[in-house]
Amino acid sequence: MLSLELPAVMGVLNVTPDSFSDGGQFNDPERATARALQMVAEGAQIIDVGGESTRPGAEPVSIAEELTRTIPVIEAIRARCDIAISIDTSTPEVMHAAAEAGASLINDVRALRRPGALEAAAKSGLPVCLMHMQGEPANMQDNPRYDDLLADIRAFFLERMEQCAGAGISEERVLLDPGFGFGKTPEQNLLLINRLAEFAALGRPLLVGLSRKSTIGKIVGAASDRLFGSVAGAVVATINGASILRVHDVAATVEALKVVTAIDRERVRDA
Ligand code: 8Y7
Repeated sequence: MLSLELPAVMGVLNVTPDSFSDGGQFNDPERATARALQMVAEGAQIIDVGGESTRPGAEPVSIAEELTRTIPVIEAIRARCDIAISIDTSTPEVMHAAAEAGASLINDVRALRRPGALEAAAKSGLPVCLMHMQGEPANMQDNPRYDDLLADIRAFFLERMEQCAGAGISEERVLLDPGFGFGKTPEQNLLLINRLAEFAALGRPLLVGLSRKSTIGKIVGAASDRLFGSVAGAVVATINGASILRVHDVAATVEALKVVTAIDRERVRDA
């Protein structure tokens, strides 16, 4: 179901009352589904459904609430089209229920570190995105510190991939994400974009989420909705090896990536 012939655009569908950039707009299943179908029409290849806000300082959500927010939406999208659906969760019960409801990918910002998550993901049979985060959303931006940013994240990926392998999740099921904004300064985020290819060397597809994040806002200024800046970030991330771009603005990103891909094809033909 999840084709990795990419770059693919993953459209963000937050079904939370408190999300950072589209808070509360899509927390009723009908509206959420309509938004998902709109993103599909705009060229999204994956819809990422999330019921827990990971905004710094966001309230934790109960398992029951997370299930109530996400599962009806996954079922409703699945009933209407066969788009790949990603479940953005760290909660084993939600991974299980989402897989039953027709999800195609588990996107875990905690990289299956919650108790039971490795087992739930393994049992689902789905691919998993392992994202790097230093700390927890409540404290991750307080004072991010690394001995060596690239080496620390790389070591984290290797450790999580080893845990996955031990739990029966083979390497072919793993995607990696450096976790922009998750325990990183703006300078560290920009450095990671520049050096993305070093993670591609681990041999797994890279997922990148820069869309509307504060690092973009810092550069373009508070008056901007961060659209053009986010598209620029997606373009550079793609050139540097990203396979999946997690974005809010699907149409704009798809258009930009079509141009990137067309230019790259000509480069290959010319070689
Ligand atoms: C990311 C993410 C968020 C990301 C992956 C936001 C759920 C914050 N960011 N998942 N989720 N990568 N894999 O601003 O960068 O969208 S939530």
